[in-house]
Amino acid sequence: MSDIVNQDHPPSRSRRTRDGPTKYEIIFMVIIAVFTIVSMSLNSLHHEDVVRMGGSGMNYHPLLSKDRKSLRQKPFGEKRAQEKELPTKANFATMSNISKEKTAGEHALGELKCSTYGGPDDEIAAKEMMYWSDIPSDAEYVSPFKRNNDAKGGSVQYMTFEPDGGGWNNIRMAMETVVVMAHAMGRTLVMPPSQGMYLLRKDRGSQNTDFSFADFFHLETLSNEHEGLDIITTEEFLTKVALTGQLRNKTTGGVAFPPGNRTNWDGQDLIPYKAYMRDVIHTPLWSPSSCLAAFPASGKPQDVADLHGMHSTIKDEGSFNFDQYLDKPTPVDSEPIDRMRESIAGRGDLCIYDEKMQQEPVLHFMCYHKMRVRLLTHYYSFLFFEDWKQALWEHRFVRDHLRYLDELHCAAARVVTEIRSIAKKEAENNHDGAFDTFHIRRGDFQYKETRIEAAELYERSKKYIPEGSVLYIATDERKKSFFDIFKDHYKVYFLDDFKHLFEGLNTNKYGMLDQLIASRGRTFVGTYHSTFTGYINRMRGYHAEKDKLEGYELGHIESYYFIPDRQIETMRQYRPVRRPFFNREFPVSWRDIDQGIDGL
Ligand SMILES: Nc1nc2c(ncn2[C@@H]2O[C@H](COP(=O)(O)OP(=O)(O)O)[C@@H](O)[C@H]2O)c(=O)[nH]1
Ligand SMILES: [Mg+2]
Repeated sequence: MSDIVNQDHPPSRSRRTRDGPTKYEIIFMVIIAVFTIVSMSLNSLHHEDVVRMGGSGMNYHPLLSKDRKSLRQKPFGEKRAQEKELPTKANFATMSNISKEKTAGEHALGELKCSTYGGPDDEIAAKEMMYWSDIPSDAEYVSPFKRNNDAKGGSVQYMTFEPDGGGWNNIRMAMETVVVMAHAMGRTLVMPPSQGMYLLRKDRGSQNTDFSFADFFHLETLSNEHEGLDIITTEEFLTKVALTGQLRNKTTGGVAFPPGNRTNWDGQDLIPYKAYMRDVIHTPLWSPSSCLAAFPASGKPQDVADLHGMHSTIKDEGSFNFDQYLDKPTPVDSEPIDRMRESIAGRGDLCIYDEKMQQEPVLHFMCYHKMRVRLLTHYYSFLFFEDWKQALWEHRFVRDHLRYLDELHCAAARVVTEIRSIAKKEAENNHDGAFDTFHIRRGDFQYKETRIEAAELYERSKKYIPEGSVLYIATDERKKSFFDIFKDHYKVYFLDDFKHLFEGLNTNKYGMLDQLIASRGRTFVGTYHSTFTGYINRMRGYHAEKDKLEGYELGHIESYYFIPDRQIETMRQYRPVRRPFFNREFPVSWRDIDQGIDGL
């Protein structure tokens, strides 16, 4: 390109020196210079792409090697890979090429070691925070679908998804659901690109605000430790599957490549990426509020008929009888129809992982508000396993492995240790340093009935919290003077009072830290409808079960709500799952889930 320029416009030093360039010559030269630089850098970027992909360029680059005609029909196939891709985030890079071999000294999910995170002492941290356990036989368990697929030498199947568009705990709930589904279906789970998440964009510019799930959960270890689950990055998936021409537009049938051939979408505008995924991958339209997703024990499509049979029998019996389960849980090892009767919660349909879906090489779960498609549910209120042992395995898998990072547990353990030492000093007979906790959700919360004045919050909770207690309040209310009335009755603390114990922690993780600390309260009072409160209760359930606290046999926990009146003491009773599921958590997810481990 630059040669041609020189030929057409040979520089004439003598002429320039003599007369100087005209105005038009200067403009022309600037245009040519810019054009030359852009052209050269595009060439070199293209070379980098080819080198990075490890191919010879001509043979590998899909736009050079594939059917150009079919590409022209694709909405996104026409763009050349022009932009240099951003460096992959360190935590995600380590997830690529995941193998099942453990390396020496690798983090293990079954333990909690805080020495590298600034303490506390391992024993103290474990005693305080660990509700999970390491169950070797669980790590080897492979779901029936995966077993069948492996046995017949089937090819790798994938599951992709879009994170929920709500707050962090909505995102967490949908994520738990897809992880459990991926395991049950025996599909390799593709983690979405890191991105901004609603309400997790604090202090943008001075700290990271593009998050992936690996920023909160031990995903690498999860994949490494489990025989039955593989997790890869979007980049790896797109490189392996999309760039090699294995994805086709669902309408036209032609091979379709990602927009701009981009594989690394971390921190990018994801609108074109999502449109592409929706265009080329089967997108189940399952709605957790109207159907129960049922998995046959055999993993065989023909056995789906049995599940339908159970469902029709239950429907013929008449409407869902919620009251019959109050403090009378269906034993976890009951016949499938009895367990389905409790879990169906009045839903008229089953969502079946049928033969057609089983044959799809990739499934994509959307969060698409326009189509009202969203997995805002608890995995356990949506997924039903005919085999009770598999059902309990999935519960343990979530409890033992889908947990917040050690870094967060350790920070929480440091704070709780300090709160306990304050509490011990406050009252002579408080040997354990027991303290009580609240979650008071205000901020952007849309459930107005929960928005009550502090005096009323106090009136409604005082019967549960002894006068003079040390009270830790987790809240998104910025005006701390709102809580002054509590100071007349309790020794009140907030996360801010312990900032010296977690300096440098991304402030967008403060919510998770608040949850972990609040989960350790002797008595907890939370905000109904809040999924943030919900997860605190789930973790309290895990602890209650582990420590065999009073009422644990029925899944009771020492938790209350401020409002509404009919729900205040609802966590003091066993209740079956009930719509709308996200309003609260249910004991079925923590009660008696360690049964049947030996029989897997
Ligand atoms: N630090 C902190 N943040 C909170 C608290 N309550 C709410 N938030 C923030 O607000 C978000 C609430 O959204 P979400 O997690 O979906 O819970 P929900 O809206 O209560 O169901 C959280 O993820 C936090 O970012 C709190 O007690 N402490
Ligand atoms: Mg929310």
